[in-house]
Amino acid sequence: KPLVFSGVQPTGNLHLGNYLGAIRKFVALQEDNDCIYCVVDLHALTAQLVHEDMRNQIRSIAAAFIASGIDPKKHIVFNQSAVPQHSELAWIFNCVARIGWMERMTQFKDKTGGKNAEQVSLGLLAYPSLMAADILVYRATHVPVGDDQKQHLELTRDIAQKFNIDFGGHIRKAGTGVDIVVGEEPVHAYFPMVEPLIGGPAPRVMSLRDGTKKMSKSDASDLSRINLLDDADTISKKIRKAKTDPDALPSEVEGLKGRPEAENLVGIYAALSDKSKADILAEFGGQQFSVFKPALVDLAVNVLSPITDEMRRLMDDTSHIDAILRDGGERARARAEKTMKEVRDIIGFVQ
Ligand code: AQP
Repeated sequence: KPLVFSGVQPTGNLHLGNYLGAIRKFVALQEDNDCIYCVVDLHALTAQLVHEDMRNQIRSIAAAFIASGIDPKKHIVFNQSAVPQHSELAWIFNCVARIGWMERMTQFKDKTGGKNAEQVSLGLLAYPSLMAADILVYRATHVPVGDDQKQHLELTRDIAQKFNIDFGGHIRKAGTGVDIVVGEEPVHAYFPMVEPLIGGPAPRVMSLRDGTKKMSKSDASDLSRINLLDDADTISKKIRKAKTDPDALPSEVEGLKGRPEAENLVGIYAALSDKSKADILAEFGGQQFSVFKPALVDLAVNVLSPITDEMRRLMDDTSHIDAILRDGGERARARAEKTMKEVRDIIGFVQ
């Protein structure tokens, strides 16, 4: 079975963008794949070092995974810091990757805009290297993520490729590689070329206050996002207050061009109802937002409230969540150590 890996940072309230862009895909992929889903707590230190309630943040992401339908027995759910092999491989990748590759990342530029180098952690720059290690320490091949992570996954491929080329002779000697084709080139590779799984009607859910900005945990305005822990009244208030333009909805998808807020709400509706934007416009084309928004509220509450209720129930008994994370951590560690033994052998470390 193909091996799927993905992670979510414990950096605040999970929102509809995290759910539609990532977690819902995690759930769907369980059927035909071997899946590893990680609460990437080490990444949470990159932008902010000290977190008041790190433990409960980690538990709440794990609770969201389980409440959304991830089966931690058939698959693996764990937190990153429980598997030190991620950090070990990240160090090696720090030496494989080039500083210029990291500096070119748009997320790095967005998060550091206006700051000087004294204010930015080295970890934030190296973040994509740890992300590459998270994935490749399991030699995972498929990574479900939101559209915002596309560039980091391209970098993961670049790191894997450079490792495969730089250590090509060693990989052959160690007898651990496989023949793959990169572009037209046959390569004897240790690390696979990962495939991002991005797509669906809402690969990038936008802020409810500004259709040109992505919905984000760190947006100062809580009205900009729907949190997975919001109750029905809050969801209703946020959707009613969502920014829109004064026109009716178009009946064709092309009519959404240049109308980012309308496109976002239609995309959210489509994703939540498992339909295409065209289907939604066939139903609501010509209608005003005063009709569309209440329908979206009903849909969002119907889809999200069972998840919210289950998350709250799970958070009431932290020992259950902690046991799931411990068990997942053990199984993940065994797999990661198998890779690291081979990597140490390829590099030539004495072990
Ligand atoms: N707006 C979004 N639309 C679609 N997918 C999204 N994701 C995040 N925002 C959107 C996807 O959610 C997964 C987990 O994200 P993360 O928590 O690891 O990091 P992030 O992308 O930095 O998320 P946030 O919410 O925007 O946090 P801050 O504000 O801290 O930067 C990823 O697969 C991501 O693509």
